Amino acid sequence: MKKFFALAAVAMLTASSASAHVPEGMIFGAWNWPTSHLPNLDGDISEWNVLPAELWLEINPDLFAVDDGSGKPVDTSDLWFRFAMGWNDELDRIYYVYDRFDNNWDRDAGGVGCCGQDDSVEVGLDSDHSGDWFWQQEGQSEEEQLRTRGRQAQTGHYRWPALEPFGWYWFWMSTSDWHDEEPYSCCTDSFTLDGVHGSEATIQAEWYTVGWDDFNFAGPGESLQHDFVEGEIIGAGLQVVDNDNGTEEDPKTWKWVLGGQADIFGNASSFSDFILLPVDEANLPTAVENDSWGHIKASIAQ
Ligand SMILES: [Ca+2]
Ligand SMILES: [Ca+2]
Ligand SMILES: [Ca+2]
Ligand SMILES: [Ca+2]
Repeated sequence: MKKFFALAAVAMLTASSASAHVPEGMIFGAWNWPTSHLPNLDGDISEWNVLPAELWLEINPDLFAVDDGSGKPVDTSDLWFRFAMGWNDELDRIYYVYDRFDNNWDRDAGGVGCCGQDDSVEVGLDSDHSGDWFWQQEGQSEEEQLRTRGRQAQTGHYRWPALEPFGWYWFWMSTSDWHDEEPYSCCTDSFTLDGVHGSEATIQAEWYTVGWDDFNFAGPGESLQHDFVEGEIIGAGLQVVDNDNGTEEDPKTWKWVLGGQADIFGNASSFSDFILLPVDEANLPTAVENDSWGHIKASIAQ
């Protein structure tokens, strides 16, 4: 954790707004994917192996807790995952990667949790690090509520394979129907799944989204997209949903939250801080490997 504390000192000098640093005192790093080395979003996450170990956030009690405050112990035979964030300056994208083992893969879009959150991962993104609530507030008119939801931070459940009617990226607080398509996010098929509903499963997924300083469900033209720049601190909230806890009669959903905050669903002040790192030339793949990536991408494009 030494490196994170060092980064935290940098953050205190450069952060443009107050931050909660959740979990306390920590700031995480987002890997810089230069445009020449973008990950191939095919569900084979091996290109992410170039990331230094400290950029991977793995389930452990120092980082993650169930959001009900119960202090449930981590049991990696029930759920194991690791997650990392990347970014690209030119395309202004945030990339995510996620690798999960689950002893009971719940994909029937029913039961506890309602509406198909199932065994998903939810990531909130506060690109301009404004903090504060992005869920409707008491006293707002219906129109104001619609406009407030997701306006200055966005959150959604990513579910592979896609679950209808909400698709692979369920931006549950918004009526938007355009946010989950390119060039705003991708992809509905960028995963590898080994397992079926009701059985043990592993899944790997890699995907991107853009960020919005002012999101308007009406359309991208009415919204203001964020320009990500090197060295800036962004806010992100991560929760991994495991739907198979409790008993058949009394099923329970556990949400493993980075930092453990219960209000992460709609309060960006409970998000964690990520710094957008410079390009790490020393750890980028060699030119030969890059060539082979180019060939792979070209063959897919044909
Ligand atoms: Ca890949
Ligand atoms: Ca489980
Ligand atoms: Ca940029
Ligand atoms: Ca499960």
